[in-house]
Amino acid sequence: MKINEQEPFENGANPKKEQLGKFTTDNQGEFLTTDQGLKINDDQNSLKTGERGATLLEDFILREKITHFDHERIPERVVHARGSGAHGIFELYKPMAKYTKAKFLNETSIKTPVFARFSTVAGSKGSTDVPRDVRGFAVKFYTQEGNYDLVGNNMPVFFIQDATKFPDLVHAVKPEPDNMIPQAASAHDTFWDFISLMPEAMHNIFWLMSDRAIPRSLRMMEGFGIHTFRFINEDGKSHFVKFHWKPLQGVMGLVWDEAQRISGKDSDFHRRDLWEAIDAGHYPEWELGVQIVLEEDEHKYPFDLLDPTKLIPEEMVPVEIIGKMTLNRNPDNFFAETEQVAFHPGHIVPGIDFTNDPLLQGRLFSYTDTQISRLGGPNFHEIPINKSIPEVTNNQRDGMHRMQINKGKVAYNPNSLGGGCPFQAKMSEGGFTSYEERIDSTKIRKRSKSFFDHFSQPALFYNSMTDHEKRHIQNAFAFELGKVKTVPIRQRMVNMLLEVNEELANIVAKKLGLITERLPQPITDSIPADGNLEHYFSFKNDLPIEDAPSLSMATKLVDHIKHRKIALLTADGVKDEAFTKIKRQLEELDAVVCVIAPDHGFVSTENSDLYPVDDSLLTAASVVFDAVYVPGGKNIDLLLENPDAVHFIMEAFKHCKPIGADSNGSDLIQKALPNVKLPQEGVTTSGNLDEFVDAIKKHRFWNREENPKVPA
Ligand code: HDE
Repeated sequence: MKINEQEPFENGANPKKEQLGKFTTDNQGEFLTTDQGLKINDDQNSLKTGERGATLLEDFILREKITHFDHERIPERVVHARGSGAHGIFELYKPMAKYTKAKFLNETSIKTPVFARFSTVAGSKGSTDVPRDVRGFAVKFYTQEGNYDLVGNNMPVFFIQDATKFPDLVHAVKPEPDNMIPQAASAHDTFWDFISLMPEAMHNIFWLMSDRAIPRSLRMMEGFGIHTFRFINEDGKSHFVKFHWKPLQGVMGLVWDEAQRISGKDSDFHRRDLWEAIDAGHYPEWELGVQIVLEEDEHKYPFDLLDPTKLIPEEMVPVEIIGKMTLNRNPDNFFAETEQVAFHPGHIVPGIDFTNDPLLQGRLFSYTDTQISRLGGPNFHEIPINKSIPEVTNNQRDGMHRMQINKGKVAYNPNSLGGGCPFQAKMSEGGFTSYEERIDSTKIRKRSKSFFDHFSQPALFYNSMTDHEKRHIQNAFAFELGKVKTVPIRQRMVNMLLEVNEELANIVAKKLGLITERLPQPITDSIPADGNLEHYFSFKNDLPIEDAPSLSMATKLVDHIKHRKIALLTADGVKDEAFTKIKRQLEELDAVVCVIAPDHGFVSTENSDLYPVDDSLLTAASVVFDAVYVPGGKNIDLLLENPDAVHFIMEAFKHCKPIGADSNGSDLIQKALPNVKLPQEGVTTSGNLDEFVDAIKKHRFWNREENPKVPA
C-alpha cells in the first residue's frame, strides 16, 4: 500500500529525466495557482505603486504566499525532535496464534505496511545525527485491524521507573535553560546532577556510555520495546512479551572522536545513510523477536518484569524470531510523513495489551496529548501518514483541521435515527476488549520494593563487555563528567559507580583527579528527608548469570560487507587495472564504493580513461566511510604531496578502520603512518582482496587504541 498517493511532483511539473536541471519557461505541466485555484500570471513581483513605489496591501497573492510561509513551522517534538523515517513492509515468518490473536501476527500471507521513524532524543530538529544519545525506534504497523505502534528505543531499558520523573529527566538533559547550552549533548551539569541523584538511571546510563549511543548507522541498531507487554490469544490467555528488533546489517558503532568529527563534516550522516541505502535499493532489514514469559512465571525472576530499568537477559529467556521488517521506500515529503507521523504506545490491536509498568502507564496519556499541540488539534489521525487501513467510523466530530465531511444528523450512540450506526463490535467481530486483570489493591503513591535493585543489571552489562567496550565506557564517563563544571556532581557520580564496578569507578575517578568514597548509602545526604524516599536506597539481587554475551555489540558483527561504504582514494594517473578491479570486486559484494580524488569532476587513469569522482578531498572525510583503499599508479605521486590525502589515511587509522592498498599505494599509507609497522592486522598493502574484505567484516581494529601513535 502506498500511504500517500500524491503524484511525485505535486505541481504537475513532473519533468522528463532529460529536462531535469534544465531551465525553461515554456509550460510543461500545470500552472501556478493561488490557494484558491486562481492562475498566477506573475510570481516574481509584488503589486507596487509604480516601479519604485511602495507595495500595496491589496496584493492578496503576496499576502497569501507570505502568510502561508510564516506558518510553515510547527512545534518540534518535545523529545525525539530529530528523526528520519522510511516506509516498508513487515512479513511474518510463523503464526503466533498460541500467544496472540493479532491478525498480522497470525497469517504469514499478510504483508503489513509499516512506517518507521528513528530519532535522537535530546537535540532539536536541526541538531547533529551523531551525539551520544539514546535513539528512538518507532514503527507504525498499518494492520487490517487498525494501527499498531511499537514505540521503542535502541536500548532495552529506560532511565526512570515512574512516568512522573520524565519531565525532570528531560529538563535535565535538554540545553540548560539560562543559556541554551549545550545542544544535543548529555555532557553538562544539569544532566549529571539529576543522574547522580537517581540510582535507578544507572542501568540506562551504562548503555548510554557504551557504543550503542553512537551507532554507525540507523540501519545497524537493535530496537527494543522496553516495557513488558501482554500477548492475548483467542482463548483470552495472557503471556508477557518483550519485543526486539535485530538488524540483518549487524550492530556496529562509531568511535567517539569520529562521531564528534562527523558532526562537523556531515551532521546529516545518519539521515543521509538511511536515505541513500534505500534509494540505492539496499533495503535495510530487521527481524522481529519476542521474549515470552508465562503469566505464572511473573515472579520467578530476581527483578520485576514491570520495572522498565530492567531487561530479561537473552541467556535467561531466548529471543524467538517471528518476522522481518524491510524498509524499501523513502518518504516523498519529509514534513508530510516523517514530521507529521504520530506514534503512540496506546495504538494497539486485539491480541496485544499493556502491563502495569508505571512508565508505560504514563506514556499512554502523554502521546495523544503531545500531538494535540504539535499537530494542532485532535484530528491528526486524518493526516495521510497517520491514517489506518480500516475506515474510521465513529462519532468524533469537528475540531481544528477536520478533513472528513461527515454526513447526516447523527453523531451519538446509541441512536435510532442513524439506524444504530456505527455499531459496537463483538469480540468475535474483532472488537477490542481490555485484558481483565484482577486487581485488589490500596490506592497509594509508592514504589514497589521489587524495583529497588539499581546496580546488579548495570554490573551485568559492564561485565559482559569486551575489553575495548569497557574502555569506551570508561572514556565516555570521563568525557561526560569532565564536561561537568561542578565538582561535587562528579564526585557523587564516581561514588555511585563504585556500587556498580569498583575498577571502573577508580579509573574514571583518576581521569577526573578524584578519589572514590564509599558512602553507607550512596546519595542519601543529598535527598531531602521527607520520610518517603525508600526507592533511592538500592540493594543488589543476585542474578543467576554473571556474563551475558548478548549485551555486547562485539557478538553482533555480520559475515558480509553489503552496503558498507568504502572510499577509493585516488588521483590522476591511477593504474587502470588496479582501479577498476578493486571497484568491481567490492561492488560485486554489494559494498558502496566512492571515488575520492583531490578535485571534483573526473580522474584519468594511466590509459587516459576517465572515471567520475564522487567526492573531493575538500568535501569528503574519512570519518564518513567504513574503510579506505588506495589503488597504486602514478596517482600516488600526487597523493603523497597532498596533505588532505595523508590526513585521510591517518584519521582512518586512528579510528581503527580497515585500510587497503596495492603496489605503490602503500607508500601513501607509510607516509601517513611513519611509526606503524606495515602490513598489520587491518592494514593490507598487498592488494589482497580477501584480506581487505575480511577486515571490513571485522569493522574496526580496536587494538590500535592502546598504542596511539597517530595524532590525526
Ligand atoms: Fe517517549 N515521548 N515518553 N519514550 N518516545 C515522545 O511523543 C514520553 C519513553 C519514544 O518518532 C513524545 O510524539 C513520556 C520510553 C520514541 O515520533 C512524548 C515517557 C520510550 C518517541 C513522549 C516516555 C520512548 C517518543 C514526544 C515516560 C522507549 C519518538 C513526541 C513516561 C520505549 C516517536 C511524541 C516518533 C516521543 C513522552 C518514555 C520512546 C512527549 C511521558 C520509555 C521512540 O509524548
